[in-house]
Amino acid sequence: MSETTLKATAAASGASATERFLTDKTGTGTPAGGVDAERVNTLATEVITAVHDVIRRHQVTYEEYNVLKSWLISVGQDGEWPLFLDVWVEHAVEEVATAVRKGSKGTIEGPYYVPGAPTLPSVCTLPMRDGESGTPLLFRGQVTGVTGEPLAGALLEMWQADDEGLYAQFAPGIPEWNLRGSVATDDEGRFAVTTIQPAPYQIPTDGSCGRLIAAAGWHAWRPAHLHLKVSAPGHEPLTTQLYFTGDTHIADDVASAVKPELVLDPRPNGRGANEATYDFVLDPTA
Ligand code: MBD
Ligand code: FE
Repeated sequence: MSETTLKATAAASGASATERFLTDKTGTGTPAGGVDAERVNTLATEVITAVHDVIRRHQVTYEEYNVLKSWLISVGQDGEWPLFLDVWVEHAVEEVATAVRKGSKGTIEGPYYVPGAPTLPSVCTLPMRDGESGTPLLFRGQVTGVTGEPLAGALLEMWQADDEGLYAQFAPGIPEWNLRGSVATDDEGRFAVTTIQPAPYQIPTDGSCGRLIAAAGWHAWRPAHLHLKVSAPGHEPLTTQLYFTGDTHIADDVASAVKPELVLDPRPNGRGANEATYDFVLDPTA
């Protein structure tokens, strides 16, 4: 891919992710939007104090302070706050939010979920372009409750990057719902979805997050992943991601979102596709 295409992609992704978040989640995430003043006081004071501690402990200079200040400004200008927060902060929030669950492990949502993907039957193919590149993947399984009861009519919302690591609606030139769908399970809670196995994913390297990564000598890779939200009436919705065994970045995901329970082991099925099975267990509504 050319340098120009990458640049266009990073900018478009940041702007779209910011707009998406403000459309879907304003009110839950804005300062003091429904959050009690005492709680805001406690959390804001502790975060600010933690920053002061770092400055004193490391004798931070004015030069470093100004580099940080201009970097923080550029994160906003690039529209990369959703990316920054979901890569480096969300995993801790997810851990706290799901600590008492008995059902399937989940992980972070990330910046690229879009509600309202086309509804598909339990046996289906995700919307894709003619000749969509990537190894075909048949992903099948069952959704149950914690006592093993099948959840008929559960909804499996799936979204994923294409073989170039690009997400529809966040990178230009991809059909609106490409590799996105809302799959309804059958009478036994089962599903069988044909898609493509996504490629390892590099977060945009040409924006503010990429500049932080380069400046710190980190890397920008996430292992290849499928994103899912699984929901059923009377149950806690599960937000998760599934990875692929043997992926080099399983052990060092830039977003710290891999858990051992979330790794698929797809096998060639003799019909030109890889096949992987995964069962989801949903907790009852708290
Ligand atoms: C992604 O595709 C993603 O899943 C996360 C968590 C962050 C950036 C891009
Ligand atoms: Fe992703």
